[in-house]
Amino acid sequence: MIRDEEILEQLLDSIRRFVRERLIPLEEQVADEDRVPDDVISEMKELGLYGLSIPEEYGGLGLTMEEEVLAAFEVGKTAPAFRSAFGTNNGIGSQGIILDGTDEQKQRYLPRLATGEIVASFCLTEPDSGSDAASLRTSARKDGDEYILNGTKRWITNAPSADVFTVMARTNPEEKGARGISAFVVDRDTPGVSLGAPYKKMGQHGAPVCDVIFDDARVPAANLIGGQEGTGFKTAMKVLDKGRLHISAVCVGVAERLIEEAMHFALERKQFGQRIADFQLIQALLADSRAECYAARSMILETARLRDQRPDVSEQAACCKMFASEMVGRVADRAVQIHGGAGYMREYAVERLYRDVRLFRIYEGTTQIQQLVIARNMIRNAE
Ligand code: COS
Repeated sequence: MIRDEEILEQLLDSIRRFVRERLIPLEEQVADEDRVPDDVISEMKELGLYGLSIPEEYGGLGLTMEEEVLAAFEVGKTAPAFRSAFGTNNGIGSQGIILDGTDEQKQRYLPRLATGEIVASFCLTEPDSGSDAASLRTSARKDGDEYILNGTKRWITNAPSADVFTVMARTNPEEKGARGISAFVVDRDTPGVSLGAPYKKMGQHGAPVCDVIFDDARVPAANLIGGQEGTGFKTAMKVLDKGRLHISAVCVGVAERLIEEAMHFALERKQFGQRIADFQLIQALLADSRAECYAARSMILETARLRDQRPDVSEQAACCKMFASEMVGRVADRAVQIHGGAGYMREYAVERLYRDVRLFRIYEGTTQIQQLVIARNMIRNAE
C-alpha cells in the first residue's frame, strides 16, 4: 500500500541521491576501515533512515511494507554494510517491540530508536542453536520482579554499536521447545551484559558483528516483551517473516547494482575488435540476470502488498527470501564473469559485492530453512 505517491517519491529520490552521491563513493573506504564513518551515520539519522518502519506515533516514518521494500530496493544499490547500520533499528531489533510490546515498552524505546539516538539488535542465535532456533539455551530465571539471564548469543549484527537488545531466552526450563521461550528488551549497560571481540568476516565489512554474553544479568520483569512468558519464539518468527521480506528487497537492490556494473563494463570493454556487450554469450548472462531480478522484484512487491492487508505471509516471505538471495548470488557470479580477470580484482566493485551477497543466503534463515517453511505450509494447507 502506498499512502501518498508524491511524498514517497520525495523520500525515494532523497535516498537515491544519498546512495549515489554520498555512499557509493565511500564503499572502498568503509570496506578497508571496516566501519561506517560517524558523519555518514549522522546524515542517515537526519534523512530518517533509522525510523523508516517505526510507526509515526513514535516518531518514525511509519512506512507500509510496500513503501519499505521500495526504499530497500534503493538502499540495496550500495554496499550492504550501509543498510546494516540502520537495518536493525527498523527490522529485527525493533520489530519485537512494535509487534508484541506493551504500550509502555513502545513509549520507552521506539521514539529513541526512530531517531537513531539508540541502536537495537536481535539476539536469537547461540553457539549450539542456529537453524534450530527453538532449541536455544540462554536462560531467564524469574527472581522477584526481575529475570536473571545467563547464556551466549552468537554473531549478533550491530551488537558492537547497540544500546539495546531484543533477546530470546528460556523462561521455562521444563519446556525444551518453542513454548518455553520468552522475549526481552535488555539494555546494553545492564550489569552482567558483555560483548565478545568483533568477528572478521568474508564480506560486508563495516557491518560489525560480535557475541553478546549474559552472566547473571538482571533484567526488570517490565522488560518481558508483551508482559507474557512463553510467546517469545512466536515473536521471533513474526519478526523474521518481516525481516526476510526486507532482506529480499535489499537483494534486488544489490542485483540491480551488479547488473548496472556489468552492463557498464560490457559496453566499455573491447575484445576481438568490438565491445563485449555485442557478443551473444555476454548478452545471455545479462539477460538471465535481468529476468531473474525482475521476477524477484515482482514477487516481493506482491508479497509486500499482501502483508499490508494481513500479517501472515510466512510462506510468501520465505519464497521471496529464498529466490531473491539465490538470485543475487547468481547475478553476482555472472557480473564477475562478464568482468573476466577484472572481476577478480579488488579495484572493481563486483569483487566486493560478490563476497557481500554470500551472507544473504545464510542470515535471517538459510535457504534450506526457507524451503522448510514453504514446504511445511504447503503440506499444512493440503492436509
Ligand atoms: N509466525 C507465528 N508463529 C509461528 C511462526 C510464524 N512465522 N512460525 C512458527 N510459529 C509458531 C508455530 O505455530 C508453533 O506454535 P504452537 O506451538 O502454538 O503450535 C511454534 O511457533 C513452533 O513452531 P514450529 O514447530 O514450526 O518450530 P520449529 O522448531 O520446527 O522451527 C523453524 C521452525 C525451523 C522455521 C524456525 O526455527 C526457524 O525459522 N529457524 C531459523 C532461524 C533463523 O532464521 N535464524 C537466523 C537468525 S536471525 S539473523
